[in-house]
Amino acid sequence: MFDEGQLYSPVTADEDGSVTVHLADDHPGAKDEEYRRRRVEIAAPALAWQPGEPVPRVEYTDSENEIWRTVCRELAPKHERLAIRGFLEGKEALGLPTDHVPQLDEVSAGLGPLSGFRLHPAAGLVPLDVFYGSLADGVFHSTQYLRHASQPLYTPEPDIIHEVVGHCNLLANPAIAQVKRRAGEAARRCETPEGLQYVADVFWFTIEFGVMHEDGELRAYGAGLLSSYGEIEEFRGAEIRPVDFHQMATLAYDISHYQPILFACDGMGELTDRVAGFFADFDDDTPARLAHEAA
Ligand code: NLE
Ligand code: FE2
Repeated sequence: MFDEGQLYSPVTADEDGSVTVHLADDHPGAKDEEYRRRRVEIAAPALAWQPGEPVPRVEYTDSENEIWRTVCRELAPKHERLAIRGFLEGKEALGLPTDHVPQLDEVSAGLGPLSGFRLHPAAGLVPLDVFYGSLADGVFHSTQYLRHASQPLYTPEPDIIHEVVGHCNLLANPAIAQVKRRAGEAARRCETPEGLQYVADVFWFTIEFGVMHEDGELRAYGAGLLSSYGEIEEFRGAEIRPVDFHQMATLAYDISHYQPILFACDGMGELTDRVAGFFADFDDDTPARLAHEAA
């Protein structure tokens, strides 16, 4: 169980339209005035955006492109060594730039023919029902700002590197994109906040932080591992459990550190059949049924 809201710096707008991005005191950019100003500059158009309008473009600065380059350069050999094949195939097919931050529309143009997914801009946290539900329509909400330059190797807060390098390379794989659509359909069927939270928790331990036994090795498929060149080196040291949906939804944990407990699929089939099947069958009664079975 976790609160996704804690991952994001809240974005608010006053009645006069002025936008504020609230960075926590321990955020690495908290005392960096230029970073704070930039976060507002990027968040404001995303907050004002309406579906049907062109996705706001961001003119990324040299230092932002440098963060992107650093993370891509550090991740490349780690992906080869530690990511599942399905991710590497998606990454190859999508062919994201490694020398500059791409625009969301460019990423959508690449994803469309591969899996039908497209990106909508997110200023910060998108309400859970909207974020998960829209996956059913092939829409993924993506932030546009970058992590603070002082800590490129890991951020608890999703940034465009996490969304695009982590999620979009996965979404470029049609079989994995299908799992996300099933999660979206499950979210749409939920009528209770508890049901929706359950979907979010299983999503967290699969699509965000899932690992997989593949060819006798433990590899990562979770976007949160695949976008952090710090955490990707550590997941093999975590406590690895077999897939258990009830445990995923009831485990309490800290979202601001490397995850100490992870769940491993036994090959791609367990992700595309069992996890996708869980989402396909999910309704508001599922949590009670699984709790009963676990008791
Ligand atoms: N820890 C990830 C990263 O540094 O890219 C982001 C995780 C967002 C849930
Ligand atoms: Fe994510």
